[in-house]
Amino acid sequence: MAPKITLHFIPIPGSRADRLFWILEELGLEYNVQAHLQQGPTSPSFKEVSVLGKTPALEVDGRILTETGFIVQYLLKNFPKAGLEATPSDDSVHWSFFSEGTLMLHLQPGRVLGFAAGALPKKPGVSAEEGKGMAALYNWFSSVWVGKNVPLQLQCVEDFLAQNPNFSGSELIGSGDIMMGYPLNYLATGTIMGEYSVGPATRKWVAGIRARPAWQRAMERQDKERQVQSKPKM
Ligand SMILES: N[C@@H](CCC(=O)N[C@@H](CS)C(=O)NCC(=O)O)C(=O)O
Repeated sequence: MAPKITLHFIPIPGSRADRLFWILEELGLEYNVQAHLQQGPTSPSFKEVSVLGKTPALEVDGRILTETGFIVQYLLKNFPKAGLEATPSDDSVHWSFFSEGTLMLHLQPGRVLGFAAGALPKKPGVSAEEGKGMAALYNWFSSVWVGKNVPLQLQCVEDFLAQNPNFSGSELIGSGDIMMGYPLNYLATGTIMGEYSVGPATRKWVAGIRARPAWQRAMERQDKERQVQSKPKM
């Protein structure tokens, strides 16, 4: 019997929900989408789905799954499809961990601190000195921690893709590809995650995934759901 799947997400630009829209489309699975609107920094209705309130979550036959790395491997294993890697290769496992545990570990705090540095000084009760302190912390963090590590990480990515067609290490798309596609898509286009130099093999790989019909369907569906579900109810 076909599984009953609902993708829950907070319709913010550049979210990890990209990965789930993409894998669901690659696997050809039917799914519903539930957008949870943000109120302030988080979404109360999303917190009712997943206690940490972190997007996305996937509901499969009534069970709530979180962590995109786990969800992607779960879907590939339980709903296998020709042309996609059902059992992850060592390379796929490596790049799945790298995507969240190394690359996003650097990119996400940079984004959050950037928002905070912009928003906090405008809050009542925050002094000009404190505002300057936030800006100094953000500048240090961006240049020293993020700015030094992310280019090295992108060089590792480039070296691997110069030798391999995909992050699976083969012609098959695997969990490492789905996991890496999300940050690399934004890094290669210089949007949302900042301006970094991305090498030619990485650019070619990103162009390849963006040309896949499943990727295009995924982005169209996400845009449509974001537009329709973000409208206030009459
Ligand atoms: N490791 C988790 C990270 C989830 C996560 O941090 N999501 C963020 C960004 S996409 C989020 O929910 N942000 C909104 C919020 O913090 O309320 C995963 O891969 O699913």
